[in-house]
Amino acid sequence: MKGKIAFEEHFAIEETLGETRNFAGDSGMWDEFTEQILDLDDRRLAHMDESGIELAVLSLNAPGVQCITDADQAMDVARKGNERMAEAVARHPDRYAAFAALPMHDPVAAAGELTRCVRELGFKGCMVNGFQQVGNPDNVKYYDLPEYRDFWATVSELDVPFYLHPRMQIPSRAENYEGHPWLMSAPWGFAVETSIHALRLCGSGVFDDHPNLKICIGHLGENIPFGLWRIDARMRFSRRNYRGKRPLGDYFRENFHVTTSGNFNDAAFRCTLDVLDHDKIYFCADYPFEKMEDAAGWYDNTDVISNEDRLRIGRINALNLLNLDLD
Ligand code: GRE
Ligand code: ZN
Repeated sequence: MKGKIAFEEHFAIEETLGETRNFAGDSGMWDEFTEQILDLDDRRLAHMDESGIELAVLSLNAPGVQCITDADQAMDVARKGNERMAEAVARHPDRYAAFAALPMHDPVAAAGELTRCVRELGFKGCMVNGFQQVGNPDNVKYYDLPEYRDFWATVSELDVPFYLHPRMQIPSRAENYEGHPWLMSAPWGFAVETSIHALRLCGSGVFDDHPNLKICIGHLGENIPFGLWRIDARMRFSRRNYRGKRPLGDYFRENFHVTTSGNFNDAAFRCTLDVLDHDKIYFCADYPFEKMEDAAGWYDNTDVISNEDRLRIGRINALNLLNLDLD
């Protein structure tokens, strides 16, 4: 299918590249991976052409600024990344858009940078890589904490999506992965970490205060669609400190937007489509961690997606979510 829009598509700047090294695959792949993730011109555009992706919304690689403990330094790196994306969009305005990188140490500063990126640079939203490490590496913040309520008010007011991207748990909180570092990252731990963060948001009441918030998550929903029925079923017996006014599933179905990034699988897609309305599902690749050709090869050909849904999920839903004005 031509004309697809994809929006979990990463690039790196020199300052954020190193943290990604563990994930790039075998060391033999690092050189090529490095070229792919730094490039914002011909190489990337050629892959987009090859796989029918008309527009890619760029974002900084994970964990990006979320692992920079110093607030000022994180802001410098975020701004540098954001400027780099703005330049790429200016060079190729019909092929790229951008999601802001945000340092989340200080909710007011984060809201300020998001506002600047959306209002002045024309960014379409933001991508944040899970919890923020603040001050020292063992101090982390999740965004359901009360201090982030004003930040969410700004996201709601700007009416742009917030993409919650995975990151790996930090060693001091990861005892249960002991001896199994492979389990901590993309094969499983990414989804555990991101789903917990997403569910914490649901349980915080933030969607009661700001019902128009749009949270994107990738990888066909970080395993939440598969578990959603059971969450609500069990919470009829034990709600403990759950602060949402409505059942959790209501928030997931209304406030969450789920993408195919890095999960090109019929069974998982069927489950997601069963749980979420087809207006809440989107095509994404997750380049360069995934090949765009693999993402598109599956998406364009699988018969679990009707042709009408293929166009909707591959393009139309993204035009609406991102408020894009393509012809
Ligand atoms: C991602 O961006 O989704 C990602 C990483 C690192 C490894 C695998 C992966 O950031 O999918
Ligand atoms: Zn990704």
